[in-house]
Amino acid sequence: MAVRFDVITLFPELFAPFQTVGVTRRAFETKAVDVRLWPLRDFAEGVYRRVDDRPFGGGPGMVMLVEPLVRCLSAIRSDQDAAAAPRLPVVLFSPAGKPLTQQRVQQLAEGPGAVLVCGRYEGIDQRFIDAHVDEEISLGDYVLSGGELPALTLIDAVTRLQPGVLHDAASHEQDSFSDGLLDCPHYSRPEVLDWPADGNERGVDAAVPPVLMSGHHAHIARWRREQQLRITALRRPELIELARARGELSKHDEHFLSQLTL
Ligand code: 4G1
Repeated sequence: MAVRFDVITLFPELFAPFQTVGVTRRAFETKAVDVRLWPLRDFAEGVYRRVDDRPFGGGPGMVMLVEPLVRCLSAIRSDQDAAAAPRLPVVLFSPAGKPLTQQRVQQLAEGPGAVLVCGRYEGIDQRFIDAHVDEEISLGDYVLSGGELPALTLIDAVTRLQPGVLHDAASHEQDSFSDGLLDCPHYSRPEVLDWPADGNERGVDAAVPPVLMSGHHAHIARWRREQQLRITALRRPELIELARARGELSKHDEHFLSQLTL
């Protein structure tokens, strides 16, 4: 079953190029992921096709009008009904939403899809949120000019989980966060690297960690696991706590971590 995203946006042109590049392209070509763009301005009325107005109560900036959003969502519901598609949940990208997690991405990848609402200006009229939005999702605590990049981020994360998109099913398992830890470092050719005379200001070691050249698969797997634990403990210690709480740290993991903090 294909995942369908209906995207409500004032800037549909931001979405087009994304569907033509990278490993996710095949998923769009084969309609494993079906992205339908709904340009909000098409649902605005009057000579000026207004989609925004000043906030009641005063203050800076503009608010997205509720009526074009409602008309657009009605058109989407009609289109979904005509396609005998299930009633997709309405997701609003908003700084007030719950942080996006790989767990939520996986759920969406296994489900029928969603209507994605991209805000602009200072935000959208609260009455649309109260009446129609099922879930608010945030990409993080910073100021953006709109919800389009969060929507593209979600679509990318869901698309690469569709069957056949990644060349190698094992790629999923190696991902950062498929086991809740950060990724180990990666190396490739050349094995021996001659830095240009002026090209290594930090004095970085040119050698590949020898264990990766050893051919000992068990040693390599253990080294990679230890590197994951090391970098996660250093940069995202809260992820170590969560993995521990899920019972995902072995005796060897715990021993390695206890040595790290010494
Ligand atoms: C107050 C960030 C406002 C922003 C506090 C992450 C940010 C959508 C996101 C804002 C947005 C903070 C997101 C802010 C987002 C309406 C249109 C809201 C743009 C808008 C921390 C502007 N993840 N931001 N307000 O950025 O939509 O999804």
